Amino acid sequence: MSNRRDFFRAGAAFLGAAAVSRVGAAVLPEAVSQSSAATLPPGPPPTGRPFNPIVTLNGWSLPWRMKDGVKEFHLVAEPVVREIAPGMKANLWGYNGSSPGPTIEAVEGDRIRIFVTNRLPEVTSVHWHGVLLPSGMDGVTGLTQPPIGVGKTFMYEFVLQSPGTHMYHPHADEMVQMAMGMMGLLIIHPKDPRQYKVDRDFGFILSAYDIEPGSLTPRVNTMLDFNLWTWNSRAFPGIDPLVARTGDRVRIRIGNLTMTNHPIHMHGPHFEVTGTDGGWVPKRARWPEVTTDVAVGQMRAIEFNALAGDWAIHCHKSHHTMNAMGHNVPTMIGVDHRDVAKKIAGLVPDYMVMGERGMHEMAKMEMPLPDNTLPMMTGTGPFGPIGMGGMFSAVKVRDDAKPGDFKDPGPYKHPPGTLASEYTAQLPEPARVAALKSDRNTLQVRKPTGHEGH
Ligand SMILES: [Cu+2]
Repeated sequence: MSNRRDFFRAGAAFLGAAAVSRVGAAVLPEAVSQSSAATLPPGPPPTGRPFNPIVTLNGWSLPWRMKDGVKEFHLVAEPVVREIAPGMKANLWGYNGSSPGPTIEAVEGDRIRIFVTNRLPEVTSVHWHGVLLPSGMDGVTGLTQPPIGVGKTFMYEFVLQSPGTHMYHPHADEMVQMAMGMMGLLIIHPKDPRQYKVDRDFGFILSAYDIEPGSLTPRVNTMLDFNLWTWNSRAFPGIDPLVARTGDRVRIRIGNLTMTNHPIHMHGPHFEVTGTDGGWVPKRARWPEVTTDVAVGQMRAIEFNALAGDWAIHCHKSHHTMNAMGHNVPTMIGVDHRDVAKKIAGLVPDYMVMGERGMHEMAKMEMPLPDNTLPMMTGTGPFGPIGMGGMFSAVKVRDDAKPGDFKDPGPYKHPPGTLASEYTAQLPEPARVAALKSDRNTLQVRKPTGHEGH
């Protein structure tokens, strides 16, 4: 674990927040900062009640200090630069150097105090989504508190009443602030660490951005037509694999702060939905699933017993496993447009059209792209291009994964006789394929394109 401590930033926050002496600085816990997009699994808790920490995918957990029996955290709301995937960075807003902000982990029964310093150019607040707390700590600007002014620090304090999976996000100019990436996980662990215990516990938040190819800052008033679908503000192949050992009990906690639902589908083992942001589901009420829809503003915890292999996990809306530039491309399947494409390419050097045989070819192409964007489909596996982007990763389960090791183990070695392969023996051409070929030139249908009027 290598949390880089940005003392300069912390110092600046102290000065701005309190504008005081050394005595004043000691009032606030250190505001630890982390701008790397690496997955940084936390170690066992150094102080306070014991718990089994979660692994924030491409993220980290916020350190705390104990003061007179209270667990104190310091969040700094501020502009950050986030690498969405190698080759693309975005100007986002987040907390303590990253978007999403660091995961806050505490234990049922803990009294927590969270200092929130506002380094944004406008007011903010923090709402603790799904946490049982006094109304005045709920973080709704205007309704339960005045806004946190620019350069000001607020203090939230409450006792954690029940274990669960939660989020934090602003309730101030929230369309803008969430479109800019302000969010984080808040995990309340059970008082008894044996309760709800699993071997691997992962968490991430679904978020979406609309960043014009070649630019850096999201358009904040987009309602539905986002072009980057992310987990913890990362798009595949920037999303780390979820690594486990064969037989491990694995939990994945997923929160949705986008503007649409995401049916999250996992290949391989069946899972159960074991928790929501309202708490844990009683064992008798769980049912087997392979896809769970995570609606807007919801959280789902799923659990399964890990089976060896490389198992895709992704949003099942196919546009959500694509990156930027996937929109408004006319369907050209079956249309021979090679001559036209050549002519246009002479006029517009970066011109690109869908292939007449579909779009898989694009996954292999090294196409010229504007600066700072991602190809629609990318990522390479042991068998070639994966042809996926956006909300896609893999659960990688190995017999020899060591406890606490989350490093990418590389491609799975399939046991003999368990791998799909090409059939190479002599094969006469089926009669109906020949018939289809002779029909081909008689079809001249051109479908109308575009549905912008809807
Ligand atoms: Cu989706």
